[in-house]
Formats: sequence, structure tokens, C-alpha cells
Amino acid sequence: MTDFFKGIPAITYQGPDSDNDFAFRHYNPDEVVMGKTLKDHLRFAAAYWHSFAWPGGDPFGGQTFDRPWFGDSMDAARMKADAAFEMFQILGVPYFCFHDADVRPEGNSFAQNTRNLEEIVDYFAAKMEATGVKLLWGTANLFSHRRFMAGAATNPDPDVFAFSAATIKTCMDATMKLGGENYVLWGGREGYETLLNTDMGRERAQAGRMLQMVVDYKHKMGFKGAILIEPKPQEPTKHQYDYDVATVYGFLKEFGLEGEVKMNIEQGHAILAGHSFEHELAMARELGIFGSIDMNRNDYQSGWDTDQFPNNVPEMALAYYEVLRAGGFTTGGTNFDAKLRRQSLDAEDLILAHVGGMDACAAGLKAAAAMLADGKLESARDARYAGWDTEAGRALLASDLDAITAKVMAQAINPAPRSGRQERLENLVNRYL
Ligand code: XUL
Ligand code: CO
Repeated sequence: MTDFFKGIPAITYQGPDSDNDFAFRHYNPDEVVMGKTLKDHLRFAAAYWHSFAWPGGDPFGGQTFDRPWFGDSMDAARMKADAAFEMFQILGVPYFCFHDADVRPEGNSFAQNTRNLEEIVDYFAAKMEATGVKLLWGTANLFSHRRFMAGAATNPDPDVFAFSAATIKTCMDATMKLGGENYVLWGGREGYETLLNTDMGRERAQAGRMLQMVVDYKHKMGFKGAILIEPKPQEPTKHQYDYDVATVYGFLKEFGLEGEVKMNIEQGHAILAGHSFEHELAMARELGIFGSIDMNRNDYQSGWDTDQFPNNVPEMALAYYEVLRAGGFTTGGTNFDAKLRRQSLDAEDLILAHVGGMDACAAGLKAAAAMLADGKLESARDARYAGWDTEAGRALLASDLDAITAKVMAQAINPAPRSGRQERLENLVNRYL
């Protein structure tokens, strides 16, 4: 036990009228919505990196947070794990997610990194057993250390590719050992700064080959979880190869992996790509590659990845609407890839940020479920496309340009424009919030 969260109670559901800051108003884990509890719908996970490894720096200043576990020893790593599992239990989050570099000190060799990781994995295993907290996904940090400054899989130096491949293997092993339900790849530096020094053809081919090796290893080791790619358009590199869901789908097709890899979609990354979160979710659903979400909120003005805790319920309702339309999560879940603002120094800030985020997700999901159950949005959409469900509509797609031209002539087809009714539908959405 640490005393970091001393005096902070376990958070319970107290209903919308509670004025207790340390309570859920919307997230009742046992509440059943569309035949499933909120706990099983949302599958919340806390992110180790932002909550326990990030020191509060920005480009103009370093550490603001003062955490007793900051340091590079194994003792510090164990204390960090103690505090992390205390937070998971206070919040009642069923899952967590981590990178290797979040949880173990950096060694002076690959072998030392691996030993450090394995030792912490055993420490986690005991804590997971004792608390019932599970691993939503593991991943490798192939972007912080200076060896990765020119990329991991896409590096011009084959030794960096090799170091990265070996690191991914150890992180997949760790994920498998801990019963993780997914393995995530975010290509933090898989992109470029300037074409003047970049061979884009080679870099993309290297990234494709690495992903094929990851999928091969998944099958070899018998990992039953999903392999997920997390798209992001830029930051840290100026041009990322995995720009957005549609771009990644093209990449998967090119390397024959579209049936093997799904998406971990992050709100902030969607905004940086010039999309809405719901656009990215809907695109993944349509392409059959929806996997999981990194929930956060991006600043709409700044142009960089702000990873704020989510609190915009109307936007989240539209996002969960797409999650529900995709059939909900299977191996995926709602991971809070969100960090405190750097002035939010206290232990209670960390708890309350998650409480607010979890409540906003629950409110969004319940609104989304009500929209779906009511069916008005779906029937309006169906009505808009009803012409395509007729015999003539279906025949059109099986026809050709000559036959269609003859038909337009013979029947004097002259389409009458119809309203898209956008404002009416927007008004309808607001009724569920
Ligand atoms: C970075 C980001 C990562 C991934 C995991 O923007 O989202 O934290 O989620 O590497
Ligand atoms: Co993320």
C-alpha cells in the first residue's frame, strides 16, 4: 500500500442528484442498457503512461508533478505499480493499458530492458490476480528513446528495425502472459520530417513487413486477442504513414492484412486528421475493422495532441452511437488516453479527471442507446435510401452505362431533389441528451 491516494474513497454510483464530487452520477456499472451492463458496454481502461509516467512537462518547461515513484529503479517501478492498482480499484476500472517504457526502468541493453519488463510483468500478474483488474492491451514504446528518432520499423538503419522487432516480441509476450485482450501498435515515429532525406517507398515497405511479422508471431504464439493499429496524422512526425482509418485500411490491403488487423481509434487523433471521432468510428465499422477506442478530447484550436479528459457529452453520444451500430466492443474497450493539465498536481485531480470522464462516457452511451432503441434516426436514414431497396434500385447496380442511358431516355428520368433534413435530425439528437 502507498499513501498517495490516502483519504480518497472508492467511487460509487450515487445518482444524478448527488453533490459529492467523489461519486458517479451516470456511471452505474450494474445498470443494464440494451441487454448489457454499463460495465460490459464501456469496458473502461486506465492508461498507465499519462497517469503514472508523465511528469507534467510541455515544450517550455519540465516536470511539474511530484510523484514518490518517479525514478529509474525497480523499487520505483514497483511503487508506481502499487499506486496504479490503487487507482484502478478506487475508480473500479476493470482494465488498464501500458507501454513497456511506462512500467519498467530503461536498461542499458535490450537484455536488461527485457529482464526489467519480465520482473514487472510478474509483479503485475500477482496484483491482477489479487484485484481482478485485467489488461485491455499492451504495447511497445518505440518513440521516446533517441534510438527511435528516425522511426522504428521505418528507420533507415536496419539495427533499429531489429531492436524494434525484438522489443515488440517482448511486449507481445508480456501482453499474452497477462491475458491481454488486444495488442496495439501506434507508429509514433513511423513517418518523416522531410522528403529530402526520406525514401518513402522503402519506409512503407518496412512498416508493412514489420506488421506481417507481428501477425505471424501472434498466430505462432496462439494469441487470441486482436492486433490493433492506432491511426494518427501527425505529431511527433510531420507526416505519419498511418494518417487515419481509411489510409490504414489501404495499407492493410496492400500488405494482405485486412482480415488480421483492426483499429484503435482515438478522439484526438481523429480531430487532428480533420475528421470527427464518429466519422473515424463509422469508417472502421463500414470497413469491418472497428476494434477499440482511446477516449480523450482534443483542443479544437491548438493543432496539437492535447489528450484532455473527455467531457463533451453530445459529441460522445454520437461516438458511442457508432460504437453501438458496430455491435459494441468485443475485445476492445474505452481506454482513457488522457492526461491531467500540468497544473493539476494533486492525487485527487487524477481521480476526479477519471470520474468525470467515466460519467461523461456513461451519459453519452445511454443517450446513444436511447437514440438507437427509439429508431427514429435509423428510420429517417432508411427512408432516405429507400429507392435503393426497390427492384429497380437493385437492378441499377447490376446494369451498365448503355442500358442505364436507354432507361433514362425511355422513362424520361428527371430526379426531383429532396431535403436532407439535417437540422430536423440534429434537433432530434438533442432530445436524447
Ligand atoms: C499517442 C497515443 C499513444 C498510443 C499508444 O498520441 O495515443 O499513447 O495510444 O502508444
Ligand atoms: Co492513444
